[in-house]
Amino acid sequence: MLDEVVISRAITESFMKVFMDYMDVDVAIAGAGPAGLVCAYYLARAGKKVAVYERHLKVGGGMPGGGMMFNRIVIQDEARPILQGEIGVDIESYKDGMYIADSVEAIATITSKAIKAGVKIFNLMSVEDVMIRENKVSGVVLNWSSVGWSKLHVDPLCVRAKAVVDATGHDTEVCKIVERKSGPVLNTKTGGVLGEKSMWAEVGEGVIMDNTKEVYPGLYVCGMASNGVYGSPRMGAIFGGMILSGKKAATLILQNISR
Ligand code: 48H
Repeated sequence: MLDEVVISRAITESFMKVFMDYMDVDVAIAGAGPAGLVCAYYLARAGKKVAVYERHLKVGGGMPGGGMMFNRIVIQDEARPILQGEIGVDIESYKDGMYIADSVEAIATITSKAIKAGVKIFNLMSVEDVMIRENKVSGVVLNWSSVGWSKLHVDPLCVRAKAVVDATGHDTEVCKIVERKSGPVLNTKTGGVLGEKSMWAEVGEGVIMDNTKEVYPGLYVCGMASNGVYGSPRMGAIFGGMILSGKKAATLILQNISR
């Protein structure tokens, strides 16, 4: 017999068990775009307890939309060992060291790999603040995205983390929150978010790895948010940098939190 109340209990109990268990994590990641998910995958694969919070109903950020809704992405040779070799996305050679992939397959496969490695994704939740203790980010403050969208006055809940990642893409939301609430404390030229510059794929992809770093103690930035925070150009629908940046953030966090 398919009892609706049993179905309701199953969903509530199963969700709550995981949500409660993940109130204390190794790494909390804001944003389930390609950079955040690749970062999460490498951390979970190394045995870390990782939660990803995604504002929207669906994961993937800007990846499924490809270039102007043509659902293809370009990646460069350097990202091939990760996207094709490690993650298993089908990729075709195009020209000049560029490769093309189906953007829906790419994000579906990255997401599946991350979940199978142990990452917990909480969609429809937004990071609306951080916890700072002794000048170090020590957790995230969460609310249902629908609370923010409908401007309801509802207080949030908190998750403690050894490291927090701003993988919020163009928005650079977590870094902006830290700047707004703590002043010019980020390790940028001004201490604040410098803001993304106009499209220049070669330069944008060239600097994204340097821009992927610990931007404030306990807070790391990866993906498009890195170029936003450090004042570098956008790059359009080429995604190699997002993937490599996600992996770099994971590597840095693994070095730092196991110290
Ligand atoms: C929870 C949040 C919050 C929040 C935002 O935009 P994304 O895909 O980011 P990346 O860095 O993985 O990839 C960037 C790429 O998609 C892109 O936009 C490129 C390459 N652009 C180049 C160009 O020239 O335009 O994903 C970020 C995710 C999104 O899903 C947001 O919904 C989510 O973060 N998000 N989640 N709490 N406060 N803010």
